Amino acid sequence: MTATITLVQGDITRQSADAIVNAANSSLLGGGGVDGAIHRRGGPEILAECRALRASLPHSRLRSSGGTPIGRGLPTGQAVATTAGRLDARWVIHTVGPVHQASGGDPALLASCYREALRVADELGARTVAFPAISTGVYRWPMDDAARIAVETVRDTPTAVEEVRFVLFDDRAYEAFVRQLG
Ligand code: AR6
Repeated sequence: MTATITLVQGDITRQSADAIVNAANSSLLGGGGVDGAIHRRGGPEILAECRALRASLPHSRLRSSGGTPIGRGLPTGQAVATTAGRLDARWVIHTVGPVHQASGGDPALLASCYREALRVADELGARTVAFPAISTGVYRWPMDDAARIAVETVRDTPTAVEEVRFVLFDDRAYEAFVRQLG
């Protein structure tokens, strides 16, 4: 089975779903964009679980975008789940999208975010999962290409998740996803 794809324009933190996906960074300690919004509205329980999860991850050679080693962290393209705190969901699934550089970005890593988040959702037994457009903000992935990768990957990933809802923050993102669903 594959999931039915639906599109909504709005703020993902206002959604009701079994799981809400966060476009996090490797530190799992929060940030701006959708990550900041999820932690703000979801409350401190999410960060507490992220800290605990992070402590259980192996040390890596990961560096922040500024080049500072971040020590323990979630590698790009992987996903982990925590409580959803005060959000109207049971879980937040945190995944780390790839940064799009002037030289490009690795589309396999962006596809991996969607696949791994769905794998974690299946482990949890989630049936409805809300996704933001991963990597299209601070990480600068071009919107049309990100929408294509998101939609193709969800269409190609076998899952017991019944609904994948893309929650697009603005007109530009919403229209890019509409074009992909065509
Ligand atoms: N609901 C839905 N979508 C949103 C929301 C929201 N409340 N807020 C922003 N977006 P970004 P990234 C859209 O930057 O590019 C963070 O600092 C936004 O318009 O949140 O993967 C993390 O900690 C854009 O289309 O995530 C990382 O350091 C999309 O969500 C880094 O940013 C993703 O934008 C991750 O960058």
